[in-house]
Amino acid sequence: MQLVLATNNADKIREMKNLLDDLPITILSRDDFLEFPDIEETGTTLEENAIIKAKAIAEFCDLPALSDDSGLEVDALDGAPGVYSSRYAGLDVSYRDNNEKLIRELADVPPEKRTARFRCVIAISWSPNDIETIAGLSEGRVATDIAEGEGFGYDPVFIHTATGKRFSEMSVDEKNLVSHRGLALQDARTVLINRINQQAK
Ligand code: ITT
Repeated sequence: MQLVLATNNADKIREMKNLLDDLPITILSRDDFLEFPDIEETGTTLEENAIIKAKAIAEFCDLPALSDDSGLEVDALDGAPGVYSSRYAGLDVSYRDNNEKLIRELADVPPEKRTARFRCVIAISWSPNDIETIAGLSEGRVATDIAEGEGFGYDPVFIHTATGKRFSEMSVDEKNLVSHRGLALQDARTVLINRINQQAK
């Protein structure tokens, strides 16, 4: 079986491959194709966008595809940036721009009210009428400063509740054990294994 990772985000590809590489599946990503489109995210929910991306890439590559749509929901901002997490500070902005805006917006919010969670929806498109979705969630709070180093997305400002660590302080293995994407991918593994077994019958 071949499966295409339907994302243009290299950080997501690293985390996804880390959890899927040992399966008896050939995992392909954008670098394995001469052209790989950037799919416009026209949905208003993570699930809609995950399905849009998985479907479009499955069709483009003529192979099953797995997408991820994810976002950070901040309670003090009524759930923002949420589905718009990658575009929070505008189009074509850096992770740093988004983090700086978030810290600015929360400047007057005390630590106990800075609760937030990452949500992820993974969609697997086997064919246009056969799409499965899987969700993952990870609770935390927004720090009052941006940790040193680059890090992925909001990782330098997200303090995970159960471990007390920022996501940017974790290795990929560690983060995949507790993150929204890691938890969704762990369930996605079961879906993929079931499909492999079905196809083998
Ligand atoms: P693709 O659509 O190509 O997959 P993207 O980066 O545009 O890549 P999303 O639309 O799902 O992906 O945007 C999610 C944004 O939320 C992402 O750009 C990060 O800013 C943030 N994000 C998602 N997961 C994250 C994580 O594990 N750690 C930190 N930030 C994350």
